[in-house]
Amino acid sequence: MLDVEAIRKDFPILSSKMNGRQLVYLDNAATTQKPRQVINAIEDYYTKYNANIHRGIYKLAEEATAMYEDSKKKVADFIGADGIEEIVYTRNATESLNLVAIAWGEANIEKGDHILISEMEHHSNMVPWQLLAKRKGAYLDYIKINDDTSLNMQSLKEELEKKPKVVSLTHVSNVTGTINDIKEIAKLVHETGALFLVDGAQSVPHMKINVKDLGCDMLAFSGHKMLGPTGIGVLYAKKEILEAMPPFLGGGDMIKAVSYQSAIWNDLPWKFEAGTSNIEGGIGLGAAIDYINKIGIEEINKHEKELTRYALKRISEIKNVDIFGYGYENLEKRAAVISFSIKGVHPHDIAQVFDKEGIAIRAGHHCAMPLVKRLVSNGSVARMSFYLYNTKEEIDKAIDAIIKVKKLFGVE
Ligand code: C6P
Repeated sequence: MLDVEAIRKDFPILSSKMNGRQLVYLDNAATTQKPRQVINAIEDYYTKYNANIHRGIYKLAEEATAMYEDSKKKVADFIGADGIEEIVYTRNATESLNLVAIAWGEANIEKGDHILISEMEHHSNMVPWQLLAKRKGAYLDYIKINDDTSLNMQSLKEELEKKPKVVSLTHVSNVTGTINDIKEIAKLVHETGALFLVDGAQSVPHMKINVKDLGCDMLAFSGHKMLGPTGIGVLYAKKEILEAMPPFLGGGDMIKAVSYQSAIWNDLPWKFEAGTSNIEGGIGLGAAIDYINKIGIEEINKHEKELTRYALKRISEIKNVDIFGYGYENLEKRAAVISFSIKGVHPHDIAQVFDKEGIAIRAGHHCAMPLVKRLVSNGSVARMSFYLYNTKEEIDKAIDAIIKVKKLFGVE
């Protein structure tokens, strides 16, 4: 059991008010709040050892370099990677996915090739592939989803028969919370010889991940969704894939030697990190991982499951409210992201009433337009998403807010 009261004290923002009400933050799938430990780590960097990394031969620069590289070690350990050579820092999950679609895609995709993604992808794992397919004259194929929001395994098998060169799939949907069975899918994908990239933006912060166990070749995620700062993201990739892949951006730090006409690339992972890095971001992410490790990712997952079970059960008892995704009977197949709608009320109106009650939720297409349009004709749903600091009392407030919306809009 998590000591949620103690945890909440680490997050300064959680004791603040929104619209005169105690803040209830239920938009964790968009970004999470930051504990004092992460904020302090960033402050320490700027007040005690701010310097550029990999360049200066003086103590401050060495300290900054060590802290930044140490954060990569923490990331590598957190996801079970072999070492820091396999951890590339980017701005966010979006940039990690683009990095693969651009650097790997330019070198490996040709006219007539197939690229395979699914109907439940976030735009970040859709648009980069659309751009690549257009540039190369390749086909962008989609794995269908079932009405219960799970991935259609028959459709996956059929699409794999087209021998795609790359399959890129989300681990957890940011709309329905559906968890894809990546381990099982990885086996099927690898039988065809395709590269398998996983969008872990909604899974890495919430469940124990071991890339070896999952069997993916690459994994993308964002620091800001796991208590870390914005502007830092991760691309994990097997060493041999990164070695074979051309660089993404050119500039300082990604080279070993440069002449007028050519350059020799730096060692991994620096080959993929051109220019001055987001040093505070790396250090902040390291502190975030320390924080999660101190609490325990499995404990966090258990807590989220309990909150999700409670919320799903309570919402399902309310008339004229629809939940998208699995119900509380199928908790093992879904994460702590609950999209819902109230009959006849636009989700933006729901979010506005919540806002007045001090409750932060998200409403709209959730950057997954094709999926949300498949779920509802107006292409918009309301969504609440939980993390380690949320409580059942906060969910009770959200339920009261749903009832208030219904009353205001005259819904039975
Ligand atoms: N989803 C949400 O509210 P970035 O923006 O790069 O940190 O993460 C992109 C991303 C990629 N994949 C999935 C599954 C995601 O959920 C997200 C971010 C946020 O749902 C912001 S749109």
